[in-house]
Amino acid sequence: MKKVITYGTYDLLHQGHINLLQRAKALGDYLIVGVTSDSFDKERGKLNVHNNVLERIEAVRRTGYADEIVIEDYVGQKIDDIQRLGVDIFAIGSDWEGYFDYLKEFCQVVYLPRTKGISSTKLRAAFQESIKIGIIGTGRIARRFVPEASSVSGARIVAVYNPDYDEAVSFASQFRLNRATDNLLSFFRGLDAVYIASPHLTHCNYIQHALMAGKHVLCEIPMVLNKNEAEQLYDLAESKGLVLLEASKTAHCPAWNHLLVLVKSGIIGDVVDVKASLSKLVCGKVRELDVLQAGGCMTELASFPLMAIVKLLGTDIKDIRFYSKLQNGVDIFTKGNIIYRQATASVTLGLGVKTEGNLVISGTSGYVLVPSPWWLTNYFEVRYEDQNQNKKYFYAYHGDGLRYELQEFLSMIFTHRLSSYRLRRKESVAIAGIIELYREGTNNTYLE
Ligand code: C2G
Repeated sequence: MKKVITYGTYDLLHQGHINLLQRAKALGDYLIVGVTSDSFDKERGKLNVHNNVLERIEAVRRTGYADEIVIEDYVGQKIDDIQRLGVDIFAIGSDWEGYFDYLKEFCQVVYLPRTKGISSTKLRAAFQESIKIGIIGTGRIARRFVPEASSVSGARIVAVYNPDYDEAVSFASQFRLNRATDNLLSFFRGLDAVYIASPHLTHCNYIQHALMAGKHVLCEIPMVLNKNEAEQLYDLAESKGLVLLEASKTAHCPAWNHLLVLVKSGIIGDVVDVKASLSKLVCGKVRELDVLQAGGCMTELASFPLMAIVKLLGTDIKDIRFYSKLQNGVDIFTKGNIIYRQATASVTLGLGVKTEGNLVISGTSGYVLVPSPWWLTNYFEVRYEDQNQNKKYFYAYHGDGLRYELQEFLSMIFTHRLSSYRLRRKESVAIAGIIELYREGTNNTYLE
């Protein structure tokens, strides 16, 4: 008996897949089809798959060509499957021509003609309504956002706003956007959502205008610098049935989310301390060091560490003290000690002081170390007293990582979900509250 194996995602199963399965089956007597697991697709950068693994397996089963279906869950599994299942022929569409030649060591490799003019990507685009997004601000993050958005299906960036018209025009021409404007009212016309990537002090006003204009909002960190403003903006969004999401990119990346569920399920016992550090040396006349633009460590750098702390320990904080070194009125170094009933946490931040940017979560039976740069989480270690129990975890982190937050933002819009478990309103408000407390200065000590 000649055994053939082929693999795929088989999302929104279409005629191209069916033709491929038919051709693969015709190569032998018995066809095994490997269907990718949801997590494997995410790992290899396929973020937009519409059907879940059960639906995709069922669709393949219904074609009637598969004699056996296996789930593909890791890199290298093809070699394992071929050997384990005694496969004679590996078959795949011609779009992969050459890519799987390494399997020739284990069986015959056949690239089958691909059906022209149809693909899951095309079907997803036709199937899913697209969200027209406008960008406010044309700086560094906005520039990263546009290419990232191209990997999220359903996202269409169509306009850019900057109070400086020439800046807006040059951004639009660089990224081939339809519209550039310095007029906020006309900017909102025709948009479904807005991404705000302007300086911190402008966020509140832009969010308010966008929500009043009926647009969903994704706003860069720190969303706002005080608790009341945050509360009011979330109230406004809720009253209008709109999504307002603080764009804390670490909160959305796959490794961070897995770390969180591992810790919450007790792999290091009870969490008793969290230490999060982040430093970025800057100098000269930059916004980060400008007191008039709310520069300083706590406004520039605290959002990721505070997100980690409130996600791990909650928002019921008993006491906070800050220790800062100032330069021209801005904190170039801040250490914040945050005390909970059951645990302690600290943030160490530097714009004029360099330190190791890692995250350590200490528990009663072990600790998690996320090495620098921990906020781009793609790797962490869980360590125990008995080093034989230590474990290292590796994950994908594609591109600049903004695609993950954008994907969650769109999913919230499509499913009418006004709150994201990845960063709840309460958590975002608590972060704004901590930054506000620091800016009030009552709990601060200044180093000489
Ligand atoms: N296919 C085809 N014609 C199309 C579209 C897809 O012949 N118009 C083929 C692909 O070449 C592949 C199979 O259908 O052999 C499944 O395609 P996808 O679902 O897009 O899966 P893919 O991302 O190609 O995964 O481990 C997974 C494999 O690497 C392939």
